[in-house]
Amino acid sequence: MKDQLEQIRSRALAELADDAAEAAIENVRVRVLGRSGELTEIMRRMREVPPEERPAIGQLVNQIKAELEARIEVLQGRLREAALERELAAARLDVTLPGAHLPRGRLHPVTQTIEEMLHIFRAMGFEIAATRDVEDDFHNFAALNFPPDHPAREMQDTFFIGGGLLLRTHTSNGQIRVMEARRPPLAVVCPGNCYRRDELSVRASPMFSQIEGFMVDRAGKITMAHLKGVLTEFLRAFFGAGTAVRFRASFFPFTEPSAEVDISCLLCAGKGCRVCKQSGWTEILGSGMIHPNVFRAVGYDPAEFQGFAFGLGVERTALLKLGVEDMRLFFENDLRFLNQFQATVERLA
Ligand code: 2NM
Repeated sequence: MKDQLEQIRSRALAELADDAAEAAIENVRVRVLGRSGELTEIMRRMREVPPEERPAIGQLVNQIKAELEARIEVLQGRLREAALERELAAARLDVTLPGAHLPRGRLHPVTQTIEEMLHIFRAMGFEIAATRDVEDDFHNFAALNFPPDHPAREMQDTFFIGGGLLLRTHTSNGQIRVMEARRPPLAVVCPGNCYRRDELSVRASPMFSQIEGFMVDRAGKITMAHLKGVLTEFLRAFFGAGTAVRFRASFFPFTEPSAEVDISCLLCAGKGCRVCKQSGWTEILGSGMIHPNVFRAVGYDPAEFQGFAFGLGVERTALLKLGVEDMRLFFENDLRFLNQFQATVERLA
């Protein structure tokens, strides 16, 4: 039986040569070490062995078993390694290949303009407050000192949506809401969408964006000089340090005195061209000292408080700054147009 074992052993080792294939190795494992394999068969026939020889035979069986298992493990390890090498060689990565182009989104030019404006006001110490688009008559008109028969309140200009509500026609409702809720000193800018019953055209849109702001403190502390200083600073930061700014007397129901603010024409730098109708100036802002009736409407004593307010249309201003000729381009969302405006707000903190 010992000879038989040696035979099993040498035959198996011969088959487990260095170049043995995976199938050949598996064959040996099943034939020799398997549950009905040659070694199991020997153990089963142990009865035929004289008792004194049994320990030696048992030991030899175990030794061969361990030896073959170790050999199989070595060969299988080599095969696994070779397979991995082949796989890596086949899937070689070229790290110098150019990367895939990932198209990058950017903010809409009107959004960029809003962000840039808010950034300037924030730097001057203004808070930003967004308020509601759906408003009542009081906050959109009455509190702003619009007389009951004012033409802006007419059906043809305002979207009335029933239940005494309307879509705000300017963001001034925001200033009323902030003043109602808080007490001066206040320096707040309100950005937001506004709605008027206009056809979309080169110059107008039924929905547009405004930025309005105001600054209020105790009487005597905020004057027309502050209005001029803040707005001049804002316009030079936004349009460039060399921009000329002028204030023209005007009229709004909610301010007295009122002033319209012009800047030197961006196209001709004041020389006179088609865009500025040969005047050399472009109107940018409305502004004024807040009317005593507005203070009364929000519960402030006009003898105690004083301040200025201003407002501007974002699309109109963006048209001028970006040299866009038609307001409709801002609302059509044609990527051939939008892609021309690289994000500038990323450099703003
Ligand atoms: C403008 C022009 C002038 C303005 C006034 C107020 C308020 F609520 F404080 F009275 N809000 N907005 C204002 C003043 C708006 O836009 C052309």
